[in-house]
Amino acid sequence: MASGTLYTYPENFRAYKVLIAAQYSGAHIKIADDFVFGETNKSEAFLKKFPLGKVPAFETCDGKCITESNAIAYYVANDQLRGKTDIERAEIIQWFGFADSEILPASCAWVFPLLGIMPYNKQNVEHAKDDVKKALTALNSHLLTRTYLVGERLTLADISVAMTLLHLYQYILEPNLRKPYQNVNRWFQTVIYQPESMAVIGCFKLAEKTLEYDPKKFAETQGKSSKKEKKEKESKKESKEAKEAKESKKEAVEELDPTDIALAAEPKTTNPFDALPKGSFDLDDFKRFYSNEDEAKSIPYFWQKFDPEHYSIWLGEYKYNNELTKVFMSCNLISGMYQRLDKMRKGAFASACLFGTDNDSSISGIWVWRGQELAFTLCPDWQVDYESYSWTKLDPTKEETKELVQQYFSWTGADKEGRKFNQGKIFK
Ligand SMILES: N[C@@H](CCC(=O)N[C@@H](CS)C(=O)NCC(=O)O)C(=O)O
Repeated sequence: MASGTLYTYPENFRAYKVLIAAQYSGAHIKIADDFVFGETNKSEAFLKKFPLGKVPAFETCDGKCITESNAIAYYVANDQLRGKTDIERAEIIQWFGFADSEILPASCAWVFPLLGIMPYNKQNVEHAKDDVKKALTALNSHLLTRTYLVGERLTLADISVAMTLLHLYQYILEPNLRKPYQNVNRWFQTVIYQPESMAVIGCFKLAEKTLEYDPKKFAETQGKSSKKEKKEKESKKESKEAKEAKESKKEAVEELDPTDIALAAEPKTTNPFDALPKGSFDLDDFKRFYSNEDEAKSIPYFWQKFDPEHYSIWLGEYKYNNELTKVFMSCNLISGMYQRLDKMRKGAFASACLFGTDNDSSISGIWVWRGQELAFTLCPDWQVDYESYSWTKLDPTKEETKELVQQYFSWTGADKEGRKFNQGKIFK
């Protein structure tokens, strides 16, 4: 069975292809948790392995490097997903091409201006709308008599095409716009609401209203270009001709490089924790201490520094433990939640543990965050997973709380049913 490390930024629809395929096959995928998009993938060490500096990128346990999301998904998949016959395998490759050539460019050209990632150009967007319509119409006819794109069961073709449609269904295809494509809608929902998909992308919501164009967004996005990039841009002495050329619409669309585009695709909201008083607990300092020292030192350090007026401690217990099967799938559930909560790291720390073994396990964790309220309610982006857990605020003065912190921070003990600690993951 395939295993290795996946490099990606959170919520990358291309990485989703890989992670969903792995959910089906049981491949063991570790997501590189120290990956910083725009930094790690530009580093010498990364470029040595992956010369284009693009993600997703995958390194197998024995050091082989693979790029291109479809190829990585293929590598981590199982025989069912890869197609059973030559004709099925050929059709799957056909749908990879369809997704990347017929859907993706049109989807980006329509969605990105609305997200403020590209300047809005009416002609380009109208052209993209036509292309999306053509692709969806073809897909709709194909799916009139079929449940899945290839053969009678779900394959990589479904995963790849559905993930490439994700942004369109998320931001654009409000009920009226998606109405003509009932077969595609039915198939898309079949794919994304499979437990294997939900373990990766959470509970996806179809667009209720098409995102509207907001000229301010693009200006804000441009402001997000790295300082270095800005300096380079400023110092570039452009000739008159070059300046004129830049004014052409085509070049305006190319003004942001791919790193900027992906960085800009990240939500541009301010961090909700910024609105809460900082208090005296330096969470980053504690995270550093916890990473570098063993628990015999870091847990007393936590209690020495913890500021109960401005921070709170919570026990989060997964509500659906009886549905948990394989241990690695449950661990992916925790990693997926952490990924989706990426922006919450700034004001939070957690240690989530899996207790038990395959088909008999539970997930729970101790969370610490700035503020006294349930932090997930502060931001809609943080609400994908939290309702799958019951949350109990703990009293930091109580001995039970001290014991729980001790247990979860040091990855020991057992759950309430006596299942022994198996694996832990830190959110920091
Ligand atoms: N065809 C590739 C595309 C990969 C790609 O373009 N990745 C983007 C982010 S989603 C990237 O890493 N861009 C960084 C760069 O170009 O510097 C795939 O499917 O994996």
